[in-house]
Amino acid sequence: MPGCNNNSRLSAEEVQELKQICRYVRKMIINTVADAGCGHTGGSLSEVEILVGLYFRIMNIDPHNPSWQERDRFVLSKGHASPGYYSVLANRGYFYEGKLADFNAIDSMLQGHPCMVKTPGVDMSTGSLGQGLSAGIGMCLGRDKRGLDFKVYVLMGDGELQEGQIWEAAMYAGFHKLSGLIGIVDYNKVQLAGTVVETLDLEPLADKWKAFGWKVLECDGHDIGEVVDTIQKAKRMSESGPVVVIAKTIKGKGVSFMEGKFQWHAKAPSESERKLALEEIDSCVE
Ligand SMILES: Cc1ncc(C[n+]2csc(CCOP(=O)(O)OP(=O)(O)O)c2C)c(N)n1
Repeated sequence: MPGCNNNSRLSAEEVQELKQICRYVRKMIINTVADAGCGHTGGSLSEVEILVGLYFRIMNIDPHNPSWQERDRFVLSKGHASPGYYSVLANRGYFYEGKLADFNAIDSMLQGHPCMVKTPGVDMSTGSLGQGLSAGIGMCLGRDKRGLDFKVYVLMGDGELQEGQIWEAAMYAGFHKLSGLIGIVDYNKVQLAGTVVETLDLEPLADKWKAFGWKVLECDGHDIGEVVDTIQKAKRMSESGPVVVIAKTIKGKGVSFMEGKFQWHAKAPSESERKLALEEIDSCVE
């Protein structure tokens, strides 16, 4: 089966190629929310490198056969960040990019929150925060009962970690040393109406996961090479129990007037803001 399950470190050319995809995905996010006049912009921009790393380099998938039984599974537990998710799925070939123009429309294939029966490539319907890790655990248990072999990746928001269900799930996976389960935290430090620190601080976050029986890795969530290396390492380590990657990110990453601002959590840009944002993303050549 064609996939992209590659364990080797990235070459300089591969890093450049992935950075270019990230820039393109960021522009797709801006256009999607601006066209729809709604959507979660900040948390979509912060997850870009994580999703691009997973879908273009790490996960064993086949976009032409999205229901292939042995594929790796992905759960966007922070389901509101669907514009980022859909942009990556379209880029990876799950569906035609033009479909993004229907984002959030009634009966559209691309609902405001991911729907597994409407969208090719979506493995779990999400949107009610706190549930994705439990769903990922269920996928691992079903996999083991059927004797299948795949990994399960669950992306959570930091504000989302304030949900109690996350920690019930973490306790279960840690206690049972569930293998092949990789959690990723998009640690952008900003939630719906303020910072995480002023709302309900999570620190010491790494120690909390460790106390629940998880191995913990940390990385710069916008350094695509580091993101890929760290998640690959987490994948290998997950053979003996669950692993979480705490990815340090910036909400609204790539657009200076959105970065770190809760006001851009669920706001779509106006036409002039769209133009500015696209120009800025285009001019960013690292
Ligand atoms: C159970 C539940 N409560 C409330 C919401 C509304 N809500 C949507 S996004 C959000 C904030 C999430 O913050 P965070 O996890 O930090 O997301 P990110 O910054 O990555 O976008 C909230 C409270 C929800 N979707 N589900």
